[in-house]
Amino acid sequence: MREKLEALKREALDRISAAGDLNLVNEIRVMYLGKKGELTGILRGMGSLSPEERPVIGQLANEVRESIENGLNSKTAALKEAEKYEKLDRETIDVTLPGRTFNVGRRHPLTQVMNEIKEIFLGLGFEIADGPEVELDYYNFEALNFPADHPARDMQDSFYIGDGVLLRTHTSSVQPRVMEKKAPAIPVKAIGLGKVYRRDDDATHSPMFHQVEGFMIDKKISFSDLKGVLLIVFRQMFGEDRQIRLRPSFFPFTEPSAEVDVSCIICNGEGCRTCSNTGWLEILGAGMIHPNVLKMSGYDPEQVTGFAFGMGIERVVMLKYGIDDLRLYFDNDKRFLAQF
Ligand code: 2NL
Repeated sequence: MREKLEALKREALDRISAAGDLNLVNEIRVMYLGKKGELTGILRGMGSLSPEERPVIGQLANEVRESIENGLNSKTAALKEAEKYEKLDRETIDVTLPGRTFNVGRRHPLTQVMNEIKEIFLGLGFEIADGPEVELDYYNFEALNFPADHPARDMQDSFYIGDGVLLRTHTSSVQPRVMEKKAPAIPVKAIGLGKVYRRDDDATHSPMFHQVEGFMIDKKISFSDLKGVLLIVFRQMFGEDRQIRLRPSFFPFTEPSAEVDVSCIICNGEGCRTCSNTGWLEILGAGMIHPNVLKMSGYDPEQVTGFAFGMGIERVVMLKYGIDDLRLYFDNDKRFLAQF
């Protein structure tokens, strides 16, 4: 029995030292120390030993169990340690690899220019107002003195969502909302910017585009206030040597009304392709707020007056950056957008 135990121990330790992975070590553990293992089998045979032999063999069997257990434990620890270093080896970083480039986004050129316009008007004490893109017919047309038979009110020309509800056709709809909320308080100085929608789609018209709209109401506001404010704004936007000129025009919501031109930002008024040799760029519509418009939103046209203006953003950005195709704004081609 003594020889059997010694042989078992040697065999087990040999196997342990040859074992190359943790699964094998576990198999060996079961093979020798498990319930049906070889050592257990030998111990079961101890009943046939004499009373003198029994404690001696018992002690030896315990020693064999202990050394097999120790062997298994230190092998397990050694394999785990080795695995850790193998993992570290596999994770080695090649510091000579070129780094990953980050694609940093930027604001759309239209957004950039709208933000510049906001800054300029905030500097003049205007507030920035907001209104919904899905607008009531009342604020888009009625409150702005649009006659019932005006073509823009036609289903063919505007996007109607339902009865009396449409996608706003201009940012002018923001102003009666502001006036209604403030009336009869003065002064009021506000601009509204954002998306507007019209049933137009060709090389020079997009069904969605952007506008900025502004107005000012106080006692004794006159056309010269309008001229002064617009001159300051255009000089900040396009350079200090800009001039403006006003030509008579018509809008339902202003009286009198004017088209406002700015001296050409390309040729400085000399005449070039951009300004069709006129030296002037048509930029904006404006006028004195119609008494009906003031009245409808709660102001007394006998007590106060106001000016208002509206401008398309796409055209301004085109002039500023020399962009020659409207569709570039909405294609979202990164080669275009990355230039601003
Ligand atoms: C254009 C012309 C304009 C206005 C917008 C306005 C707003 C109120 C009252 C009166 Cl609440 N007018 N806005 C006035 C004149 C012209 O826009 O060509 N826009 C692109």
